[in-house]
Amino acid sequence: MKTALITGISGQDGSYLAEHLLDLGYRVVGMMRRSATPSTGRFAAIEDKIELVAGDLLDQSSLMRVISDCQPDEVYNLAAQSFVHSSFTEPIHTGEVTGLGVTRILEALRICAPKARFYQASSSEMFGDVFETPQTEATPFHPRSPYGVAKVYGHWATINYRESYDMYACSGILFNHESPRRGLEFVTRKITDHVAAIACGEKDGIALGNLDARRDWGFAGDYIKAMHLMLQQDTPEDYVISTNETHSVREFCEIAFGRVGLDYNDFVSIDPRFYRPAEVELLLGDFSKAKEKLGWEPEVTFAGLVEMMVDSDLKRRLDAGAEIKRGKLPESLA
Ligand code: NAP
Ligand code: G4F
Repeated sequence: MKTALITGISGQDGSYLAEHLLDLGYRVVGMMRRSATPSTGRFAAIEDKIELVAGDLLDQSSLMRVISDCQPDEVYNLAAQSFVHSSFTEPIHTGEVTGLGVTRILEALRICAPKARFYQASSSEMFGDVFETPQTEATPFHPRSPYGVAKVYGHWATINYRESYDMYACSGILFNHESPRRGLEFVTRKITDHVAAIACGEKDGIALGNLDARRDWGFAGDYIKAMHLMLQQDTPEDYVISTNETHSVREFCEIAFGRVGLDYNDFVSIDPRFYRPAEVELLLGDFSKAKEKLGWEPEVTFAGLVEMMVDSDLKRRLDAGAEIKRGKLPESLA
């Protein structure tokens, strides 16, 4: 039985990856930092099947202890301060966790378990002010946020450990991926949760920032499969994981409100507080390499993703006793 260590187990991807690895027969160890209110909700359904250990990307000694104790075959470094907007107000913390945290864990691996295979959660945010479209593994980086800058550092730290110490270390350059487990501050989940609240009469509108930003949005449940595949190859390499489609925030709103029979124009307002000091206007990936070498491709479509998220946010409310007050119930929930 192989052992996988997942940092960021309490996050969106951590929970999907843990479920996938359990299905594949892995022993799964999940690392969590100490919190007054531990966030175990996303993996509640599998909590008794995984081992939870305490560790923090800010604390070198905790990483050495965790790795030396569990002796992983594979390490998935998903932990990060991952919200781009917050990285502008907490740039130093973001650099410490999302950037330097990668070197801390690579260093712990080099010393305590150098044969373990390492996956780094790199990001399409590294492309930033894009040099070319679509973006591939060869596209140069031009990050536009402290988060993007930190991810570029982590990406190169991973390559550097691979080249310096012959470690099996690789990065997935993942484009935006969403799900019903997405944090409420990210634009997709913010929209779908508001749509459900508006339909149930709990809210009257939603304030957003840049509606014209375009992203290549996929489903997290598809993307975590690519992470696992990257660690099963003969040689460690970096891969773009995307859908090869780009859509605007406005299109996301259109489909999300349309799902409950509403017109987004009647409910969306613009609030400059949600604009960023520097914006990434367009992301569009090309996953050809992953398709060819890993045999990976996404399954959930853009419309399917939006509808899955709206339905989930609506169902949670209906199960708790709420009723549709505006628009209509999607047929799948009737
Ligand atoms: P997420 O939901 O924000 O999860 C982040 C995880 O990191 C949480 O479990 C969080 O724990 C943990 N964490 C934060 N600071 C930590 C620290 N100092 N020490 C240990 N753990 C810490 O993110 P996600 O969407 O699952 O994304 C997973 C990874 O992929 C992240 O690295 C993200 O930057 C990267 N990525 C995401 C996307 C995307 O579209 N989702 C795209 C490209 C790359 P708490 O619960 O304690 O906060
Ligand atoms: O949902 P977002 O906050 O995601 P963003 O900034 O693209 O970052 C996500 O994807 C990255 C991969 O490219 C990850 F690495 C990162 O960890 C994270 O998961 O914003 C998406 C777009 C932006 O252009 C933003 O300006 O939506 C725009 N937007 C418009 N109104 C808004 C809002 N974003 C948020 N969060 N809230 C708004 O009200």
